[in-house]
Amino acid sequence: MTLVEKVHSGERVDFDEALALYELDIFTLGKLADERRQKLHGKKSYFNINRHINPTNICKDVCKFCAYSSSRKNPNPYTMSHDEILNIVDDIVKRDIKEVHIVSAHNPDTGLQWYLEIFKKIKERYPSLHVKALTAAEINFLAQEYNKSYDEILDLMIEYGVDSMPGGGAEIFDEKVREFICKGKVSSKQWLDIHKRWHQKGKYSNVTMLFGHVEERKDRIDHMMRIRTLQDETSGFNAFIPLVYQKENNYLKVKDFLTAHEILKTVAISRIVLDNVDNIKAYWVTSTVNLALVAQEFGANDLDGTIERESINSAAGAKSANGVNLQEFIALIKNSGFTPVERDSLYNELKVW
Ligand code: V47
Repeated sequence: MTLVEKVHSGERVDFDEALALYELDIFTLGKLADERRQKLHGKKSYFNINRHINPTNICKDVCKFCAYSSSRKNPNPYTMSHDEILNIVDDIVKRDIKEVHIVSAHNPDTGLQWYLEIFKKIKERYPSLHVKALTAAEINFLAQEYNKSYDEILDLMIEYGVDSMPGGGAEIFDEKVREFICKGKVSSKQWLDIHKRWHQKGKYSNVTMLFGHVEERKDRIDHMMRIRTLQDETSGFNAFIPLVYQKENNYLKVKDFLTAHEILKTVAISRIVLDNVDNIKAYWVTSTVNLALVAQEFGANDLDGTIERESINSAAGAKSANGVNLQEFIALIKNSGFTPVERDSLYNELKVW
């Protein structure tokens, strides 16, 4: 059986086969990924109406790729008060926003309660607003800083009202690349361990991959394989989100940037390799909206959401600071031949637009 026949038949690919998928021409690869996407989702493309809030950019870690942290190239340190955050939340619920995605830097000055109490305050006011918050990198930071175990932090998150965990901080799991781009931050093992523990508590999360910097194709495949192994065990990942590296205002010197061709191939391969993760997100923030629309034909079935404000990727050059207009977003998905389906944060369908 050839590799193409094997993928076509729905069989699982191993590491070497996954790497060899990059050698296929892009249309053959795209078709194989699209077959798998259509089997699961037909022509539906999911999105949600959400809002990102990034409450502080003061960080004790020093990731080379980061343009958001004020300890790196961003000259404007800030930390929001809970009242400021609540004012934003008061405003967004009026506009029917259903998810708030709260991710911060690793600020050693605020105290643990500043990180946690805001979730309780939001939930007390708006019990049905979904709170997606705290990456595994933040959880590792809080555990170390306040001398707690991962389980203790995760239990506190549940107690204070966090509904699900975002997929940030995964970067690239290969230890050598990780050491180079974000030395000292949560390790790959720790990142996976935190998500495993969260899943074992009956909770869901996402998983990202930052690519297009100094990693090689084999590192991306290794990253996907480690995700697939954990997902076999827990089934706790809702979505895989490949994040395209943005090059502005940071300290990572990258010579060759990704082509659209390489981005689409990587999305397609993730759809094939991650046969146990239902949702592959084309995150328009880092890929551009146009390429995210094309990625729908290469295995992606989710376009994240309207976002409204975004500080982490836009600090590094992404054109996402003000999100995307809902009606325009829906029209773009329709015009690209797909059916826009509004979902909640756990992928229940809310409305076919
Ligand atoms: O973890 C930082 C990445 C992530 C850069 O779970 C960069 O639903 C590109 O994780 N170029 C935060 N990326 C964003 C994130 C996310 C986004 C949307 C949805 C979800 C979800 C999660 O942004 C960080 C880091 O990997 N990042 N700097 C950069 N220069």
